[in-house]
Amino acid sequence: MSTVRIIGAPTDYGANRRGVDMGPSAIRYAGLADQLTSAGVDPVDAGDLVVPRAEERDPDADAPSEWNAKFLRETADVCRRLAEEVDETLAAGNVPLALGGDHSIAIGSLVGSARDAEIGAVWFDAHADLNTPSTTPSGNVHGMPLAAALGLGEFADTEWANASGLSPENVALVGLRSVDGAEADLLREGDFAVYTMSDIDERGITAVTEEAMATAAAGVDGVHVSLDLDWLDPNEAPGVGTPVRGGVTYREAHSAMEIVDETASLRSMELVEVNPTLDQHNETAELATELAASAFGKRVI
Ligand code: 4U7
Ligand code: MN
Ligand code: MN
Ligand code: MN
Repeated sequence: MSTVRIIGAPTDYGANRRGVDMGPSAIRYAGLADQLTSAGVDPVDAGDLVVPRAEERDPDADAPSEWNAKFLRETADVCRRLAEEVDETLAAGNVPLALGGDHSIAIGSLVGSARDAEIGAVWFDAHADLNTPSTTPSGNVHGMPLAAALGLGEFADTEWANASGLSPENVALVGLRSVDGAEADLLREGDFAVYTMSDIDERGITAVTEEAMATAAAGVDGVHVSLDLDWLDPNEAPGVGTPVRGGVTYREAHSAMEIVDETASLRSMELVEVNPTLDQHNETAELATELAASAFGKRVI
């Protein structure tokens, strides 16, 4: 039985201070450990990283003055510690499951997962998260983690953000429907496997997810799965800070996670962007626990 080690990263630095830092609690209360047990894995909870409250911090401290990236120093600090936890979890032969927090924590997951390995990544998200400090329309780092981990733009010289064992040809983005101008230019260059909602409409979620997982897993040691809950339609997942209409349905999401399990290449995973202050009766957190269970092998019979 494989052991899944749960690591909470209760940040809200990357997402305009809206309450996403309560995500790890909400996901635990929604029954994550029981869901994982019912999937046939052994959950171990490592607790939460200690994350100073954003109100005590200056969002602009320490970032190079020309960088538009809020709470960069705090984000770097959390991501360094998360990377360490993820790396140690893998070294002990276990599977890390990080709980956000906003999506900036993915920088830590990816860096840790890629420290001693070549990895791929599948990004289930409405957004591409490929902005850099010079292209971001918001300055919010939750819109930049994939760019950061790939060392794009200003992140090229940022040691804490660079996941050296990850390269664009092993990155697949699934479910895109809100992409900024500079991100679209990057995606059109063709280095990434890109699946918009239109591709899912045309080809179906199973074919798309199978191809995404296969591309990410080709020639590497394993795949990091990043699940931003705004990937789902806001009708299914209202508790997110940046909802975009026209997302995947409940069934499509489960189907995709079942394929993640069947691909048998899952190395590390994260559940991010659950915001309990915007949720209805914790249903988005509950959904996150269910989807994690599917990704770790839970089936009806
Ligand atoms: B999430 C945005 F401009 N692209 O960069 C940005 F639309 O982690 C949104 O996927 C980013 O939820 C959303 O601020 C980040 C915006
Ligand atoms: Mn998103
Ligand atoms: Mn995201
Ligand atoms: Mn978001």
